[in-house]
Amino acid sequence: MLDQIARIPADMKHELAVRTVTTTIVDVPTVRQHKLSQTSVSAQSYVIVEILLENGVIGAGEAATLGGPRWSEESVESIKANIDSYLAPALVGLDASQFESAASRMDAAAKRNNAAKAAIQSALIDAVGKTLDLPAHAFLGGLVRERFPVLWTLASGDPAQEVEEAEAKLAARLHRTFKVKIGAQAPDADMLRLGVLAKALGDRAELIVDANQAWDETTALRCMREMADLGVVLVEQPLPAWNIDGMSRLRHRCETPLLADESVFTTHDMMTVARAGAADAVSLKLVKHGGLRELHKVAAVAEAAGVALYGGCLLESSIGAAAHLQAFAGLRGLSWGCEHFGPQILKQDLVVTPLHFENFHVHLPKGPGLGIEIDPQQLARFARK
Ligand code: MUC
Ligand code: MG
Repeated sequence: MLDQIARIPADMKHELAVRTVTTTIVDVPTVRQHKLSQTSVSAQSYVIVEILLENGVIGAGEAATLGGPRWSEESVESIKANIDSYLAPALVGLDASQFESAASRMDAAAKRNNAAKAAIQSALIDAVGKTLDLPAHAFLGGLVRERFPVLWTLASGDPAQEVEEAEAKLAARLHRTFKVKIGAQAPDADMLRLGVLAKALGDRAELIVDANQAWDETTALRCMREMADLGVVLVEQPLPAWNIDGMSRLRHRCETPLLADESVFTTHDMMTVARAGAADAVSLKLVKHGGLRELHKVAAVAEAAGVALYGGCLLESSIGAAAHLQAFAGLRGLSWGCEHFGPQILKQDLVVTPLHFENFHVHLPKGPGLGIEIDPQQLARFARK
C-alpha cells in the first residue's frame, strides 16, 4: 500500500490538487434528549466538509459540536466561518496527499480550531483514498482491528427510563457497557440514580461515568468512593479541565481508574497529564486533537507514558464516526474500546450505508477513504436554512 502511495505519478499531482472546500451546517434530531453537565441536546449540530479535487473526486469530513460552544470553544457557526474565511483559502491548490503540509498551513492560518481542522483532514484523506482506491487507515499505519467494543451512553437523567434503555440495548446485543452522564444534577441525586442502575443491571453490564468537569475535588473524592462501592469501573473527567493536580491527587486516593477527556486536547496537554500522573486513560477524539494523524500523535505520547487509550466521541454521525474508526483501526492498544454509538442516537444518519453494530461491537466500514458515502438527500434535508 505504501508503495502505491509513494508511486503517485507526477501527472496525478495536479489531479490531487484541492479545487474547492464546501461547508454545510446540519442539525439532526436525536431520539431523546441527551443531558450532560454543560448542556443538553435534542439535535446534534455538525459542519459537513466536502473537498473537491481537480480530478473530480469529493472527500468528506465532519466537525461535531455538543450544544453550541459549551463542550469546547467551537460552535458550528465558528467552525463554518473559520473554514470558509481562513482554512479553505490556505488549502486551495495544495496537493491533497500532503497531509502534514496541509496541517502546517492550517496552523498558520488559524490557532486551535481543532474540530474544523480535523474535519478538513478527514476530507483530504477521504478524497485521496477514493482517488487511489485505498482505505483511510492505509495512510495511518494500516489495520490492527476491524471491529471495536462499543458502549452506549445513558443521559436522560431519569433512572427508570435509563434502565429500560439499557435493557433494550442488552437484549439486542448492541451494548453491554454503559456510560452514565452525571453532573447535570446534584451529586446525591446522581449517586441515587447510579444506585438504581447498578442494582437493576447487576453483573450483566459495566458502568462508566462522565462528570464533564462538574465537580470540585471534595465532591469528587466523596462520590468516587461511593461509585467504587457501586462497581463503577471508570470515572471520566470529574474535575475541571485545568485541574490536573486535583486529578492526580484523586487518582492517588481512589482505586477506580480515571479517564482524562477535556483535559487533553493537544500532545502537550497529554505530556502534562502524563507527567502529573493525572489519568489512567485518555479519551481520543478528532474534535480535540485536530486530525486523524494528530490523534495518533496524542496516542503515541499516552502509550509512551503508560496511559491507556479509550476511543472517545462527540456523538458523531456515521461520517465522523467512520473517520474515528479509521484512526482507531491502526492503534495497537485501545484497551477501553470505543463509544461511537452516535449514529444510533440520531433519528436519521447522513450516509447511504450507516455503520454496522453487532454483538456489542461497531465495525470499521469497508471501501476506499473513510468507507462511507454521504447521502445527498439527507444532507439537504437537515442543512440549516
Ligand atoms: C463527552 O464528554 O465524552 C461523548 C459521549 C457522550 O454522551 O457525550 C460525549 C462527550
Ligand atoms: Mg467526556
